[in-house]
Amino acid sequence: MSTAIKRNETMEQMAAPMTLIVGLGSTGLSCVRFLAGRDIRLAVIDSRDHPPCLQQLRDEFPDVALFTGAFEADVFEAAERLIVSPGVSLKEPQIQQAISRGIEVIGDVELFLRQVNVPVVAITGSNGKSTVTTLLGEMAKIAGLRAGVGGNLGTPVLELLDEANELYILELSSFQLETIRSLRAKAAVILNLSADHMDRYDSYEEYMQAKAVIYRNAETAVVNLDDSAAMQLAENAHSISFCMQAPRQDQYGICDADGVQWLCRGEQLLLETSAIPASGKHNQANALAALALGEAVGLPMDAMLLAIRSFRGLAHRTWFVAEIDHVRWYNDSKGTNPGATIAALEGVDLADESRSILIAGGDCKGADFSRLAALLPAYVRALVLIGRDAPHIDKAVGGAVPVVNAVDMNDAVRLAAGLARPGDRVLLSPACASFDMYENYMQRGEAFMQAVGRLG
Ligand code: UMA
Ligand code: ADP
Repeated sequence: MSTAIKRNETMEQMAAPMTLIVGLGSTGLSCVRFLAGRDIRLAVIDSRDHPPCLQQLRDEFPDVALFTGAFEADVFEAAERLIVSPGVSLKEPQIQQAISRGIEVIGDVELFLRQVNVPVVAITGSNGKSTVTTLLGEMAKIAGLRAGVGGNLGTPVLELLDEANELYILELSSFQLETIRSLRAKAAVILNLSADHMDRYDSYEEYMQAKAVIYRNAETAVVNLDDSAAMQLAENAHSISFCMQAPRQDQYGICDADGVQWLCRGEQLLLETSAIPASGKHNQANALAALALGEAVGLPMDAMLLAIRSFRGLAHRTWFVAEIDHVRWYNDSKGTNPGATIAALEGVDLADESRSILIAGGDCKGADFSRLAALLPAYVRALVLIGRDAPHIDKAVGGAVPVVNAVDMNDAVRLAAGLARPGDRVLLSPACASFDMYENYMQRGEAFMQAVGRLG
């Protein structure tokens, strides 16, 4: 494949040992920015012909060697250290060879952790990471703490570095956790576990083990008692738990007091669940997780509750769009795996005869749809399928509910409007990534909302 490679430096010039940054997306660029000027010989490689941050690298660092179009073995062989972006699998043969050569193979979060000496909160899970990370960030802000909030959420961790920060709140994906060595979180959580990214992992067990790293050496493990698989990964001496039932002392949970549901800590009633603006039961779980994390880092309760009261949730996550002809429309475009779609379906109570029309489909990342398929008859009047893996999902559903195929989002919205009855809700929660049809889940959600807008 050497014909595909474009270089601005010859291998002879590359003879000195260097740090190779693998991947030139937002992470790769942040690593170059961080390492440049530190008397380290740097090079960047990306298997894509036109990686997203190509122009920025050329503009800001014209002297940094760049290799694009393929992962060439000789470039990797010249490296004394690899900084691997989360989008690149450690199973790439050249990376495996580097590991067997014994050179250091880490990611941007590891570089970050080596710089930081204030508390770090680390948040992972299959679903709810961005919501909990953002909510905890709001809690810290209201409490008057200066916190750097980011990671998988969007801003690469190295770009959060600021001496004024008193705390870091990081969303960490399983990919990022694979390249971390020195994490000693003040508080860490695995919010929940359900299969995702099965196109990158050989087994569910492997995916879980990647997530498990977050609890290693954590001062406090925040533990979801409703998720036995996630719970078992925490072996920490100190933990704070949450669950969706009445909790024991020192745990967070949901209590019923005279028919009214409350977030509570032990027997202490904290906030009526009806005062949580973010919709769905899963957002109650997210609030409880954030409270437990906040307690672990010493945030005052009143600040935390104020944050929950004023947090509407993040866009594209079970987000109310409109009510048209007594049908409510929700955008859950960030529901990118079956576990998220199940939560979005289960999370909202509808009247007895009412159901959801579910719009789903896209790039399914090798997901198993059997659990979702089994739940559909209880919640869904009809399934409208979009995207590349629609036939795969249709097969998994096996006629459990009526299925119609749409050619695009406009068609899906039009079909869903025809299928919905008064009192129903239409939910875009694709259970799939968006990359077969859109640049990202945001663009997909916007397309949905525009199509709904045209109906109105
Ligand atoms: N890629 C190549 N060749 C390369 C390098 C990357 O084909 O040489 C592909 C990857 O397979 C991937 C895409 O390019 O499909 C982007 O990968 P990247 O590592 O360049 O991504 P970044 O732009 O650095 O963004 C990453 C995270 N992306 C991934 O993990 C895929 C972002 O999470 C994160 O916000 C950002 O770092 C800052 O920390 C995004 C994501 O989709 C939102 N995460 C997954 C998820 O949430 O499910 C894990
Ligand atoms: P992540 O960052 O892990 O992808 P988000 O907070 O962005 O999580 O939410 C993504 C989707 O996951 C939401 O749109 C919703 O469908 C689902 N979700 C959110 N919170 C939870 C939860 N606690 N349990 C299960 N599913 C959830």
